[in-house]
Amino acid sequence: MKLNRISKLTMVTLLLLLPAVFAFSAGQKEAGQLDVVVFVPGVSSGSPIYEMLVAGAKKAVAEVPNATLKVVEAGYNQAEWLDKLMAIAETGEFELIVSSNPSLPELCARVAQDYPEQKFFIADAYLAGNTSIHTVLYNQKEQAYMVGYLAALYTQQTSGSNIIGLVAAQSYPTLDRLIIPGFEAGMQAVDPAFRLEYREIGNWYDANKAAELTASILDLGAQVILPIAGGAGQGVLAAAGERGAKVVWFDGDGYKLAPETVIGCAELDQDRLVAERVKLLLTAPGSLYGQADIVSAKDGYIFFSKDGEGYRKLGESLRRSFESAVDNLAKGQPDFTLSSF
Ligand code: RBF
Repeated sequence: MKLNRISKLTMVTLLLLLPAVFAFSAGQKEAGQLDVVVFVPGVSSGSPIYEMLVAGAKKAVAEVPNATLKVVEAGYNQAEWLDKLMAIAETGEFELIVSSNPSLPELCARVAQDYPEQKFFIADAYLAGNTSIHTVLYNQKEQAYMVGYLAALYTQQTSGSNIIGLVAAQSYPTLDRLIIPGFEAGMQAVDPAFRLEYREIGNWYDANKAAELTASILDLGAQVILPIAGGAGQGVLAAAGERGAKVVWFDGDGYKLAPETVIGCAELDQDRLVAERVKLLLTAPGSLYGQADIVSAKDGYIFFSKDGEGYRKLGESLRRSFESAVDNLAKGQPDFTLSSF
């Protein structure tokens, strides 16, 4: 008797599942369904820019009827990213692939050649004229200028050193052409004598190596370091913290990570940007593909967060000088306007 009941249950379950199985194998989906996949080129945890990418896409999907979301973490091996993107496009399952970082447009353009129906939105990247792809680049020169300016004011106040450090994961065009020049411009707006000590880790995860490189810069007398290193940035925080040195942070809120060490955070409103663009692309398809936008401090997509213990401790006169520099930047002084990249 018991067996009978179980086999009946199994039959019913199978019958109920059958249409779904057929629909899946035929690559069909409900009419009007919009499936979005977030392709994280790395690992979300520890990289604010990726955490905000996922959060923004989630928000957009929650606001669009019939939209679904899947998140794929592609991991740190960049050599695998193209194949992983190809495999996603090959399923034909997703109306939109959403990602973030400057190396993605080139890979997505290759995928689009083989899968012309596949659409892409890439934040923190620039590619104009590909009708499968919409990109938005942050004017990173501005983000870097803010923390360069703050790092120099702090160094000036606390030591006779003219050295400020930057520990980067790897070299890439946005870093070389926007972040480093913007950081130096900020430092040198305070005093032209400031100079940069630059070190490269070689990947986005090795916190031990990042700590070693940080120590090698602090040995030269530097007081402040900027990490552009994703998860490896933890090593910069640890090494600076151990020696009473300070860190200026990029992309997201770093104050909580090391309240004694982080003195300022320049941030990107990546979650808002991704939510807005993904929603637009889902509800008004076709409107933005082919377009490459650049957003800036003037639009509020790049800003400085004053909301941290480390910043409040800096003293009022330093904060006043700094905030007037940030206000001027948003008004276009210095003018870092970018019309293409
Ligand atoms: N930024 C991160 O925070 N975490 C990462 O894992 C990460 N991986 C990247 C991989 C490549 C190939 C490139 C070109 C950039 C990467 N970035 C990463 C940097 C990111 O795009 C951005 O420039 C910085 O976060 C500064 O806003």
